[in-house]
Amino acid sequence: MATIALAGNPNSGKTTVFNILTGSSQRVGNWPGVTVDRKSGTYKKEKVTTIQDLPGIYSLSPYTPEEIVSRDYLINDNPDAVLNIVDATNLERNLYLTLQILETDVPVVIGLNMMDALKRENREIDIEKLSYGLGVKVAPMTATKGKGVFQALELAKKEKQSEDKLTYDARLETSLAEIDEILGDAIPLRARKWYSIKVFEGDKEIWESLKLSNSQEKEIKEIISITEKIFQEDAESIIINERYALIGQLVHLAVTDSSGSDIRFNMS
Ligand code: GDP
Ligand code: K
Ligand code: MG
Repeated sequence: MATIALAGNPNSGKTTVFNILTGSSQRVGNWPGVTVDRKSGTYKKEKVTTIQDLPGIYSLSPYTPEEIVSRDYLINDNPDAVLNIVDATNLERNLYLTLQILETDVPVVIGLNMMDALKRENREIDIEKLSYGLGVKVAPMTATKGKGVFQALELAKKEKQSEDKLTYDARLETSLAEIDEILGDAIPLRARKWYSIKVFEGDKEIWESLKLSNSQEKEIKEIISITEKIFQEDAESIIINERYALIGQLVHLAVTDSSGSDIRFNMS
C-alpha cells in the first residue's frame, strides 16, 4: 500500500488532478475552500495506491482550518510522497508552500501545472533548472487536458528520497542545527528541520506540544536571540526573508519572461 498526497495552493488544480487519477468527479472550481477536509481515492491504474487530496493552502502555519488539516496530515500521517501541484503562472507564490513542504523531509515531486496558461502568457520555465535548484523532480502538466498527470504520479510513486535538500543562509543553518541538537529526542526522526524552524520562529503550538525542560528552553532562546542580533531582524522575519531569497534565486534561474511585463517580482 502506498499513499500519495496532493498538496498545493488553492486553485492550483489539485482536484482536477485527483479526479483524473481516481476517475472520480469531485467538484472542481475556481474559488478557494472547495476541499476543507481531505478526500481520498484509489489510483485507478493500481488499486494498492491511495491518492489524498489535501485542502488548498499558502502556508503550513496553523491559522486556518485548511492549514491545520494539511499540516497535521503532512507531519503526522507519513504519506509515501507528496505530489505538490504548483500553478506555473504563479510560481513565486506557490514556491513559498513548496519550500515549507520540503522542510518536512517528505519525498516530494512537483507537478508544474497550468503549462497551457503559462505558454499563453509568453512565459517559460526551464524544468531542468527548476528541478536542479529545488533538488526535486519537476513534471510539467496541463491537468485540464489530462497532459502529464499520470507521468507526475508515477514519478511521485518512485520518489523515496527524503533527506534535507534545502539550504538557507549558513548562519541560519548553524542556528537550526544547534536547535535540532538541543531538541534531541523531543522531536521525531522525520521532519526535524521543520520542527527546528517552527521552534526558531517561536510557533506557540509547537513549543507547548514539545514539553521542553527549563534548560532546553533557555538554551534555545539564547540561540534565537543571538541569531536575531546577527541578522538584525526578528526570528519570524529571518525565516520569511530566507525563503523569499531562495525563491528569488530559483525564479531568476528558471523563468524566462517574454510577456513584455516590467513586473518580475510581486512577493507581497
Ligand atoms: P484546486 O483548488 O487546487 O483543487 O484546483 P481545481 O482543480 O479546483 O482547479 C481550479 C481551476 O483551475 C479550475 O477552474 C480548473 O478548471 C482550472 N485548471 C486546473 N488545471 C488547469 C490547467 O492545467 N490549465 C488551466 N488553464 N486551468 C486549469
Ligand atoms: K478550487
Ligand atoms: Mg480542490
